[in-house]
Amino acid sequence: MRKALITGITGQDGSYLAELLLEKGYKVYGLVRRTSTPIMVNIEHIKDEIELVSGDITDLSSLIRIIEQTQPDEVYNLAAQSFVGTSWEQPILTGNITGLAVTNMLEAVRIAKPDARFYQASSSEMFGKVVETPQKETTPFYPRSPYGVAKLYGHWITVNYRESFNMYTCSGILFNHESPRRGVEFVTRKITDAVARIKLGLATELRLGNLDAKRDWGFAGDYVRAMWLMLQQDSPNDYVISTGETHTVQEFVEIAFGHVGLNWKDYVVIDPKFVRPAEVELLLGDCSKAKTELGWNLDVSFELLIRMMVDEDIKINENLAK
Ligand code: NDP
Ligand code: GDR
Repeated sequence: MRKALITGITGQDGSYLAELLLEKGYKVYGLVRRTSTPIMVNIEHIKDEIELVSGDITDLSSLIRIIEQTQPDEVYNLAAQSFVGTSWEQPILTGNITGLAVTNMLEAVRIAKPDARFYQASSSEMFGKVVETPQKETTPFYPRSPYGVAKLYGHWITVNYRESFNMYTCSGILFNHESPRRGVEFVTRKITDAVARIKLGLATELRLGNLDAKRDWGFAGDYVRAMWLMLQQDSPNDYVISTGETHTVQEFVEIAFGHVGLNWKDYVVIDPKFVRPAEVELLLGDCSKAKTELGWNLDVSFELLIRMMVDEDIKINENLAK
């Protein structure tokens, strides 16, 4: 039985990846950090099928112990301070978790299971300011947030361990991907949650920042398949994963409100509090390398994703209101 260790298992991607690996017959270990009130909502339904191990990616000693004990064949490093907005408020913490701790993960693998295959969750935020579109593996990076800068460190240290120690390490440069399990501070879920609450009479407005930003949004369930595929190749490499379509925040808003028969203009208020100190104006990915080399493809379209998220938020809010 193949064994995999996932960091960030309580997050959006960690939960979908755990489901995928369970389906494929893996023994799945999930690293969780100690919190006073654990939030396991995303993995509640699979908690009896996975084994949770206690550690923190900023604590090298815990990682060495866990990798020594579990001896994983594959390690997926999804843990991060992943919210771009917070990275300006907590830039050093973001640098430590999202950047430097990737070296902890790589060191722990090098010391305790050097033949394990390693996946690093890199991000389209590393492209930042538009230098070239569509963005692909060879596009120069120009991050625009402390988060983007930290991810760039994680990206290059992953490349460096591959080249220095001949380890099987991959970076997936994933563009935005969403789902009903997305954290509520991210714009997509913030919108679909608000649409549901407005429709149910539980809220009256939605406050947003920049509606003109353009993102290449896909479905998280499709994207975790790409992570797994990257670790099944003859040799390790880095891949862009995206839909190849870009949409403004406003288009997302229009479709989400339209899906429940409401006009967004009656509810959306622009609030400067949500405008960022530096913005990534346009993300549009070219994933032809992943399509050709990994045989990866998507199933869920932009509109279907939005409808799925709104419908799920209506169910969640109906249950909360009961
Ligand atoms: P989430 O924010 O949903 O999940 C982040 C996970 O990291 C949580 O499980 C969190 O645990 C864990 N974590 C945070 N800090 C630590 C720590 N110090 N030690 C151990 N675990 C920690 O992120 P997503 O699932 O959306 O994203 C997964 C990864 O992919 C992240 O690295 C993100 O930056 C990256 N990424 C995401 C994209 C997206 O569009 N979703 C696009 C490109 C990259 P806890 O529950 O305790 O907070
Ligand atoms: P992003 O996602 O920064 O792209 O990072 P987010 O959903 O936070 O923002 C997307 C765009 O929407 C604009 N926006 C708002 N954003 C939020 N959160 N709240 C608002 O009220 C609001 N109004 C407008 C933002 O300015 C931005 O342009 C996500 C994260 O998952 C990262 O971890 C990941 O690496 C990248 O995607 C790819």
